[in-house]
Amino acid sequence: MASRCVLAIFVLIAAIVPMTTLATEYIVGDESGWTLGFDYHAWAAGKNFLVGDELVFKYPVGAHNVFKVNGTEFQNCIIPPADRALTSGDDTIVLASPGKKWYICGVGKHCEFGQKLAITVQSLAPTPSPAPSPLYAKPDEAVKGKRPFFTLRWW
Ligand SMILES: *[C@@H]1O[C@H](CO)[C@@H](O)[C@H](O)[C@H]1NC(C)=O
Ligand SMILES: [Cu+2]
Repeated sequence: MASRCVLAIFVLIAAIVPMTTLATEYIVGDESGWTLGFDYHAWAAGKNFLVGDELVFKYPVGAHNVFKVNGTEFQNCIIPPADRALTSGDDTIVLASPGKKWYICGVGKHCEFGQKLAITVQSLAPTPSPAPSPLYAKPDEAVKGKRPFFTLRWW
């Protein structure tokens, strides 16, 4: 009985953890912030950006800015109209949808100098499981009186 309880708790935790994962807030460039002479390509490598996570661009007001651009603008450092710039020095962007996202600085030639960030945001949607887990009783087993404890619904 004790081991069955332990198993039930493990299954419960395994089921709940993916549902309650908190959004991550990424400070772009970490302690360096949003600046010149930083390798944002390397910074983004290996990070698993998920829908709901946030990017925070930190920089002295006026020194830099942030434009969300498309792939072409990113590649060629095409600066969009100024009214699309984020300029607060502490700009938070919520990653609301999956896919590739591109950001550049529109001050001077900062983008050409490498002040640009490209990331890929992953969907949170769970991948459908092909077969039911053997941990869960099949219906014809469940009707015979004793239901396994861990098939109880807790939500
Ligand atoms: C990027 O945006 C520009 C307008 O700023 C547009 O002309 C261009 O077609 C876009 N490119 C892509 C790949 O969406
Ligand atoms: Cu800049």
